[in-house]
Amino acid sequence: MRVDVLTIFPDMFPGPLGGGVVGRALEQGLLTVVAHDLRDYTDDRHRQVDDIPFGGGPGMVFKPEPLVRAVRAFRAEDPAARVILLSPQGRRFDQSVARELANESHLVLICGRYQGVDERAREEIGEELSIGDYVLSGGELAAMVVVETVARLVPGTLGSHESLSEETFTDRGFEPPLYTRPASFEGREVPEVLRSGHHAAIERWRREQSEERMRRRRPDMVRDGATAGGI
Ligand code: 9D3
Repeated sequence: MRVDVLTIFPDMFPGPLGGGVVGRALEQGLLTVVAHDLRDYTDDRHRQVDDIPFGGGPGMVFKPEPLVRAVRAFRAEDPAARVILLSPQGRRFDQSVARELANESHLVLICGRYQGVDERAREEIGEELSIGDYVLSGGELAAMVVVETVARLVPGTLGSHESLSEETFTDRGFEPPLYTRPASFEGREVPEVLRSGHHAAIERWRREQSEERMRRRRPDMVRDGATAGGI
């Protein structure tokens, strides 16, 4: 999979994507992430990407020309590219959206900044994703969240193996309590069942524990089932 990221802060990439599962996918060539400087798509001496909002109001807005020029260049190069604006008003990104995007061969992620993006550029882009209801300063961290989540699902990565081989309660999201050595830590013991060697009993205990946690902490996931959380 190829991911192009359009940003006024290309130096933020690969950033944390350079380590872990995604870093390995990058090294192995399973995934390519290229960050592009939006200012390279300007045509004025000051490489200006923003301007004041018509009608007044605080802050600045991304001008349409550099964004539209960049999007048309990416689409001309690859008509199959899925072009997405990271935006607080977008469709909520979740694991099922990640699975959908993992089927694509080419993503173009556009990072907003300032107060937002000129409406005509938004329309040209066509698709918007938000990673949740909280305020970030821009789309870059959101783009990294999307890349990290999608990359884990690309065939050949460690994350994709995990999700294929372990189709138990963990694919609904909640881990049961996990323990490693020592068996006794500061007087707190590992539950006896986990040390019993009784695999059916262990499996039953883990399922009960994970379902109980989900009921207590994420009743929305229990009610809506795999369609809501679905991780
Ligand atoms: C505080 C300003 N907001 C009220 C008018 C608008 C606003 C504009 C731009 C709020 C945040 C941003 C920058 N955020 C993103 O570009 C962003 C984002 C986010 O803030 N939260 C969750 N997902 C995303 S994806 C992109």
